Parts: sequence; C-alpha cells; structure tokens
Amino acid sequence: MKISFIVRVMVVVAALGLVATAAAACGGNDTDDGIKIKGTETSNGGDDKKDDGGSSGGSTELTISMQDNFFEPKNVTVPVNKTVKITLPNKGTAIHNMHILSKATEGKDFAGKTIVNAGETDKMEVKFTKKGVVKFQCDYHVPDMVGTITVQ
Ligand SMILES: [Cu+2]
Repeated sequence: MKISFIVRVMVVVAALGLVATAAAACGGNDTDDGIKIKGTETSNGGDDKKDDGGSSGGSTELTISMQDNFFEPKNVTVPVNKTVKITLPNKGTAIHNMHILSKATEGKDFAGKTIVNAGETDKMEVKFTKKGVVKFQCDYHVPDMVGTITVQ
C-alpha cells in the first residue's frame, strides 16, 4: 500500500515535470544580442518592411546632428526594447559618421554610413535590448566627437 502511494506520487511528479519542460521549451524566442540592427536607410521610403511586431511594439525617433566636430545633442536617452529611428544630418562642412560602440555591453558594433558628406543625412534604426550606457563616436573626430546613449 505504501509502495503504490509512492508510485502514484512519482507519476504525478513526472507528469508535472513534463508540463514544466514543455512550457519552458516554448518560452522565449528572444535573442539576447542586446542590439538589433534593421538596416540603414538613406531615403524617406515609408514602408515598414517586416516589423517583428512582438510584445515590445512601438518606436521612437531621434535626431542627432553632426557638426564640426561634435554631436548635438551628444547625450541621449532611449527606451529599451523599442526601435529607435535615428536621423543624422551632417550640418558641418567636414565628413562625419555615427559609429555606435556597443562592445562593452553587447559584443557588437554598429555604424551607419561610413562617410556622411556635408549636407547629407544618414538614418539608422537600432533596437537596444539591454539597459545601460552605450557610447558612440564619429570615427574621423575621436576623441572630440563622441557621445552616449543611455538605454533605460
Ligand atoms: Cu566627425
């Protein structure tokens, strides 16, 4: 009698274990890169390619102008898990770019166009999936032309 009780308990435990395993298996399809790149656009084409539409929804827009030789503003704050559309007009007379250095937190770098000529505007879309401070720079004017993105 005692034995059959124990067996029954074990069966129940095993069944619960299976359920738990199944639930865990279909849990997260989140990648943990910390930074998601959706490509660089140079035109204003307004079609939203394939937005991954998930739970994180929404996007936020930001303009950071590149001048000789500084970013304006140089320190910005963005929300985590939202697509950040960054518009980068070069308002200076020299070439500039915006290079996001995310190595410190995500192990990846991302840059928009390598060269943005005077008068041109670069655009990029980035999704930060980790909170923290990410540095960016203009590759031509380090260490003067640098800034930070605070993800919160
Ligand atoms: Cu520059």
